[in-house]
Amino acid sequence: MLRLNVEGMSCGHCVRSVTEAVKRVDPKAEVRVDLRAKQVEAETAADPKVVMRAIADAGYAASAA
Ligand SMILES: [Cu+2]
Repeated sequence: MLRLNVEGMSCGHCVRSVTEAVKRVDPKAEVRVDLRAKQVEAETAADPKVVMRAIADAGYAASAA
């Protein structure tokens, strides 16, 4: 499982944007977002760097947790 710290998420729209960003690189990904902890967990076979870049392209700074 991939766990990332993601800065800048504040509401349901952000959750949806980040989830869609991960699913863009892996449509089968299972994504969980914890707004309070500013963490995203993803069950995905995608390269973590690719996932982080997709989240960054959506406007959120992601780093390895
Ligand atoms: Cu938001």
